[in-house]
Amino acid sequence: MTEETIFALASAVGRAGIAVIRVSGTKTATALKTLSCVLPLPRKAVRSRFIDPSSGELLDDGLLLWFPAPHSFTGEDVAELHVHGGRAVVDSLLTALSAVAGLRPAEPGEFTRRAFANDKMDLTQAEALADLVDAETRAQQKQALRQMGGALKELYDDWRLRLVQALAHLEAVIDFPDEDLSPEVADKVWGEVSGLERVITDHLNDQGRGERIREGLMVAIVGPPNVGKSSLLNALAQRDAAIVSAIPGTTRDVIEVHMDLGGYAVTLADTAGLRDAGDVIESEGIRRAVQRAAQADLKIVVFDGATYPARDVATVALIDRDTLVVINKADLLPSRKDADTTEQFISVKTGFGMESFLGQLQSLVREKTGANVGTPLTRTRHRKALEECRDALVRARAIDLPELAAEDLRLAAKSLGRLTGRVDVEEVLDVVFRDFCIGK
Ligand SMILES: Nc1nc2c(ncn2[C@@H]2O[C@H](COP(=O)(O)OP(=O)(O)OP(=O)(O)O)[C@@H](O)[C@H]2O)c(=O)[nH]1
Ligand SMILES: [Mg+2]
Repeated sequence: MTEETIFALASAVGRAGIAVIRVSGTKTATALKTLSCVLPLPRKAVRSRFIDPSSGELLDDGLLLWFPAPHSFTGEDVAELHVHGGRAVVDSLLTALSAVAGLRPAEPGEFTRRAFANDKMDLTQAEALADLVDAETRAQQKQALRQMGGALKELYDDWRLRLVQALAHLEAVIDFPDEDLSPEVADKVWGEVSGLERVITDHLNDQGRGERIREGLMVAIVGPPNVGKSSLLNALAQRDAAIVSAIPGTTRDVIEVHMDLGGYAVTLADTAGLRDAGDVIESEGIRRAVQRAAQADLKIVVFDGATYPARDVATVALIDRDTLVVINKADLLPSRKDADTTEQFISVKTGFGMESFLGQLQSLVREKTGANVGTPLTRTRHRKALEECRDALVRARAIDLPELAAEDLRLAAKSLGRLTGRVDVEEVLDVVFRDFCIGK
């Protein structure tokens, strides 16, 4: 257990009804006594006055909770001070706490880091906690909660255990060549290894579902100039994010809007209209538009209803499986549309077709993220470690010498261990906890 006792404001900075100050470490009880608090019964909220030790003045009258080790978030002695969320109240309490010997302000993520160090959670659960705090959509929230509950931890721990067992059996075969262990044991080992290789490969082949939920889906709006791309962005975002005008070539750069689309995080990008540009700025905008279309998870390609069914060839070239084709300005349609078309006819101006378009867009987003199916990995860190693991398993199976194969199995187990934080983790820890806010 670490010597230093840490404290921090755990709730958001700024004026609020209530603020929560958290203290963790061996000096927690001392700190409470310094503020003239009576140590409450464990895990019971009690009303408490907080007194400034230097002046004897009242700092606040609030609630106090006491979580003695090891039954606390960090596994250490922890106290929570629920005080009134005014700047002066919070500042004076933090100042009083920093004056207590052995106490210091917490670094970002330090409470969670201690929880990890004291085996209260593994690294995937710590990451999920950060994701839950950052979650802006329902899908992100659900995914973070599932991961925090140990969904990924259980999966990776199970694979690691199976791998370590296979390795132990292989080592037995190596160490006791004269015993009658092989070949049945060796067969069992390689059966297990190839089974693991298969499940890990399947887990990796998830089209990045978990990462998309966490980071948000990229959707690009592309099409010729003046068809109403910016108008559509504004309608979806429900604000005037992009300039709309009757002059073709109005949008010249990529304009991004982050939004919650039916519970999923989406980054919607409006782009410059595609045409043979008149000047260098516009051609740069068009280059960016095409680039953005190529990077996007989904494209909304917009054509002009006033000139329907004429279509611009450069735009048609961008249509693929992940494209929603939209004919805007349906209010200006010169001819009646064909019945069996996959195009969506809308009018941003009158609102015609907007509801069904939105429904189709939402179901495409849902399809892309495949939410609530299985337990997807959620970060590049997970992907890299699992790829290393799989590669080591593939190498091990291709090697004839059992001693060398065992070395690769050891590497594979190590990759899984790094994933949950059980081996050689220092540098991994710094990356994971760096992204936390203070007080977490
Ligand atoms: N009649 C009609 N006009 C529309 C509709 N949607 C947009 N407009 C008009 O079409 C013009 C162009 O709209 P924008 O949204 O700026 O078009 P854009 O595709 O972003 O154009 P660029 O940025 O130049 O590529 C504006 O005058 C809009 O008011 C619609 O559904 N019906
Ligand atoms: Mg525009």
